[in-house]
Amino acid sequence: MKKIVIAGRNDSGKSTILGEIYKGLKSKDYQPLAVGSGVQDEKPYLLKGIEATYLTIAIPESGHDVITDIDRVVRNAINLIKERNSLIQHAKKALEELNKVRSVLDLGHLYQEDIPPVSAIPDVILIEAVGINDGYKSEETRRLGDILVSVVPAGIKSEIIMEQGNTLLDEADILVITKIDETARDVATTTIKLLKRIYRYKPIIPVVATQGVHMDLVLDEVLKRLADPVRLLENEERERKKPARSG
Ligand SMILES: Nc1nc2c(ncn2[C@@H]2O[C@H](COP(=O)(O)OP(=O)(O)OP(=O)(O)O)[C@@H](O)[C@H]2O)c(=O)[nH]1
Ligand SMILES: [Mg+2]
Repeated sequence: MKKIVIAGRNDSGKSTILGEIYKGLKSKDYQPLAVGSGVQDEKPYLLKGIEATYLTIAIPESGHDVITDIDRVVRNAINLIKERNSLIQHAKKALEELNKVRSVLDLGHLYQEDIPPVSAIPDVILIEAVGINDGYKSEETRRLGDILVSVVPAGIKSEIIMEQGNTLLDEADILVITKIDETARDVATTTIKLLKRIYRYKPIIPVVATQGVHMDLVLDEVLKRLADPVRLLENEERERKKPARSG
């Protein structure tokens, strides 16, 4: 299962981006599991529409910006979903039995619809790294993810970008520049130009994360990296089978 890590300095917009990517992936029939790095993540995630079933909080040890045993956390979360699904299935069967004898026992009406549906098992993991203050140097965060999305606020100081050892910028798969709406235009432009000069071949996407502006571009880049060849082929097949529309 692929892991997407959202990294970046404090307050850069990671949670917001994570929520947007979650929504976007869902709309493409993925079911992400969101892993937050602190209890403060829980409420904003729920507000952004991440379902409680697919939300888990794993707090890294102090001094670390990601949890080291993420696989265990993911396994636990998936086991919980499976257990719940199994309970639901049992409840459905039990209700069937109950309904058979309902008239005999003079029971009131109970409906299958009252039992929640079983939940899909997640097929992609979204992890928010803790933003430690100077932001972009965490090797362990890099190692954790299959896809690294690094979030940079447009107002960041150029010196920080130019520092040595910014692993999370150097090795990012996608650079997302946030808060372009509240940053002076020349400052934002300088940040973007500088990043483009250093990282010529990376997708560098300015967004207004809070309004979802350009998040479709971010999603496209994520999808490209997520898609396995089989899935791509299937999509292509489907496109080809579509009847040509006229008009
Ligand atoms: N105007 C504006 N505000 C934004 C943008 N992205 C995020 N914010 C706001 O910036 C604040 C921090 O956003 P979060 O998504 O919580 O940032 P974070 O990186 O997860 O923060 P920590 O986890 O606390 O390090 C929130 O108040 C967001 O609403 C943006 O593109 N434009
Ligand atoms: Mg956050």
